[in-house]
Amino acid sequence: MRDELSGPARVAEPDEAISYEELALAARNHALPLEALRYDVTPVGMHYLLTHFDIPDIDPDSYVLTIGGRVRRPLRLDLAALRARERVTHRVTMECAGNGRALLQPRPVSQPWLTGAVGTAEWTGTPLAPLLREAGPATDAVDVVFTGADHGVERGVAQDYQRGLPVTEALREEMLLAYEMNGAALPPQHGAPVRLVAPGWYGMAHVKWLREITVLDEEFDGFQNTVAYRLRQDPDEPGEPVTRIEPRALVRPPGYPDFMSRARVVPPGRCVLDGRAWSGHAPVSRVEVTTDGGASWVEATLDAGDGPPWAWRRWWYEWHAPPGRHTLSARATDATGRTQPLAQPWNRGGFANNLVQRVDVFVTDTPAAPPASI
Ligand SMILES: Nc1nc2c(c(=O)[nH]1)N[C@H]1C(S)=C(S)[C@@H](COP(=O)(O)O)O[C@H]1N2
Ligand SMILES: [Mo]
Repeated sequence: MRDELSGPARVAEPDEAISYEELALAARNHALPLEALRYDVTPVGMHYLLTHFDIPDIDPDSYVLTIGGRVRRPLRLDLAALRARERVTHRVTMECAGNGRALLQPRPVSQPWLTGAVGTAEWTGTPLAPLLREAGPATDAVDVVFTGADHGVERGVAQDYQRGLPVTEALREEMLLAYEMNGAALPPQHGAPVRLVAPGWYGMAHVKWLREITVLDEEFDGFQNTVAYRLRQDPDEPGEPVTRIEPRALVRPPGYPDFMSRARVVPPGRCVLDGRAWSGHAPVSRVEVTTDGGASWVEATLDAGDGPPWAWRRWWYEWHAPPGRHTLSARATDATGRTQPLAQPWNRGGFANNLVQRVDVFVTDTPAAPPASI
């Protein structure tokens, strides 16, 4: 295996174009088409998708989930046993920690997301905490490791996809072993037959194709916790772990697009701008909008705050669009006061880049006249 495949994650040269390898990843792992921000719940095929290795082939009839490690009573559960337990549904907005990576300068070389690595689904399954309590974690339990059935090599390290969570997080009541998505059986690409849903956490924690849950009396030192998913400036530093979703708002692109540039064409006059805003730390409490590239910000209206706590909120703002070129953005702030930066939050992995999105629009002189070129 070449050295560059086993070394630290690479950062592209300042003028280095996207490679075929990144293109191949981008085609396997698709984004939410931004017009799908119109839906409260994202239709399954429009939800973003991210899979490190291959989608494994699991026979639901012989599927068994084990719960073991530092527990008093190890458990083995087949699908029927999981389905017979308490059944709950949570509406959860999930976002990949790498969302926004390809917009960073310099660009960390990995799945090259723009802004669409997000989606909201209704996940149905059984809560994890009662099962963990039944197994009885030892009093010295530290981390709970979730192992998927998928296997591959990442930077020279052969591995099953595994992620650890602190035991206090794993025991939170909203953690779910999900077997349905939007009211239908979990599809293969989203983790069939059972996945973890960890509301509030970036996507990497929501382990798909879950086959084993292991309680440890020490911190988990697996690749996806200690090598990948760390916020680092230098390759040698240990870095901080990537955990919960930073606040972000997206604009549902108005008008209609130019095929190549995706720039928007909008007729002049009244234009309701809208989109979604979310945070994994606390509910979003405020969304501001700019229609002049950030020179001035105005308050958007947020929908009623009584929706599900882990799902995005819709926001809207009535714009009177003057002819010409404009850059639109929205900026979310959550109840903890966290907000979105106006300068890129750069790190070597390209994680948690919640820099405000920029949407370029061309407002025509008359409702009927598209531009010759934009
Ligand atoms: N077993 C397994 N689980 C996984 C992954 C994976 O590659 N293997 N990818 C993770 C990452 S990085 C993300 S962002 C989410 C994506 O979930 P989705 O494809 O259902 O949107 O799954 C997570 N769970
Ligand atoms: Mo991800």
